[in-house]
Amino acid sequence: MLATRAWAKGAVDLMLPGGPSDRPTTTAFPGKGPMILQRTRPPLLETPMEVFNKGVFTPNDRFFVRWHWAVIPESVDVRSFRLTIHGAVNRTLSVSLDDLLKMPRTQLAAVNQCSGNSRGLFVPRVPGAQWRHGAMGNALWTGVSLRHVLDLAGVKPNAVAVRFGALDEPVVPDAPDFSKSLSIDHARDAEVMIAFAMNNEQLPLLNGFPLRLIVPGWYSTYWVKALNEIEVLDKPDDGYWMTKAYKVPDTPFANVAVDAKDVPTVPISRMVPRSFITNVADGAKIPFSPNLNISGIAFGGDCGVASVDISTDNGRNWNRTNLGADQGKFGFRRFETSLPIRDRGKLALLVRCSNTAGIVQPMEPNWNPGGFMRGCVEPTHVVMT
Ligand SMILES: Nc1nc2c(c(=O)[nH]1)N[C@H]1C(S)=C(S)[C@@H](COP(=O)(O)O)O[C@H]1N2
Ligand SMILES: [Mo]
Repeated sequence: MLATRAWAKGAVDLMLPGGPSDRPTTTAFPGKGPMILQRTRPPLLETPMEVFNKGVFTPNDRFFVRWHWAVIPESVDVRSFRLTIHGAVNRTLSVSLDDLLKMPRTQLAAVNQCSGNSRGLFVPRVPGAQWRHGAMGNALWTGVSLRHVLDLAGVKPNAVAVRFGALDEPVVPDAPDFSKSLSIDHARDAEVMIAFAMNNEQLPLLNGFPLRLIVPGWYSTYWVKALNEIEVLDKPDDGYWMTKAYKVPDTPFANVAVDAKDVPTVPISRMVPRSFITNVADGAKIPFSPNLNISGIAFGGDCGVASVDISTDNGRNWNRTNLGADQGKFGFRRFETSLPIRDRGKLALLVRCSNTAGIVQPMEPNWNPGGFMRGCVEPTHVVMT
């Protein structure tokens, strides 16, 4: 099923500093419309920025894709599929999709964002997928709360964490199978969801059909796709994906100096606020008019959006924008404003989100060796002609 040769004619320039940034666009992946091809196998597909201008929800066929290992499910037999819940529980459960669809449902909008979204903008460059901003998307997720399923199994008092395993596999047998875990309290907070629907449709195969974990406000490394195993642990998860991978400096915005040594690290967790202008492309030439309409998307990270402000004077003055409908604190929120424009020529538009916890996007880019948690103000450069 995977595209190896044919992709639609066309390419985009992601305008990344310090390296080749042309990428082909592809329509060759199942269930996907035009996507930016970052890698073929395992697939890494980026959402083109203009998709985010069309509305607050990212359509399933334009939603980004990322897998670590190349052996990914190419089809799933929905009749024989089982989700197993075992470990420190009173009853081991083997849940069919039919069983799950009969359980009480929950629904919420939430942003799924790769920890390394926008890594391609890190200076100096760091290894890893060189994404621009399209390794994120917002969907309406429907499913069963993880807490409900854990309660059915009966968590033992000595439980400390819950580990999530999936149908994908490493190519070589001794590479670490992908799994992630959450603390038992987080797993039982009633917001974490086992989702079977995305934007009111079944999940695309590439986004984790038939089930995936939704961890609202947390980076998508925890959002385990093709979820088929839930293991309640009586000691912390000492696996590769929790102790070695996805560790970030234990500092605000995971920010460290490029030459910093021996910085304590912690597993990546909550997202930080971000905002993007979506109606004007970076590098656009715009016919002069005394008022420029600007709109885009923002999200608060692990809480809601308090305000979104725009500056045209490099951050000296900020103008408040109007926020669109609130679809829930974990989702995208639209903003729009009309900016007075005095002169022709170059203009840098800066957009900045403040979240309801009082965290404001910094002007200076944050940096760390993993290329994680980018959250600074992103300029959009235009020329008024
Ligand atoms: N089973 C499985 N789930 C996974 C991964 C994976 O490699 N295998 N990658 C994670 C990472 S790092 C990301 S960014 C998201 C991507 O979700 P998406 O492909 O639906 O956009 O899936 C997460 N869940
Ligand atoms: Mo990711």
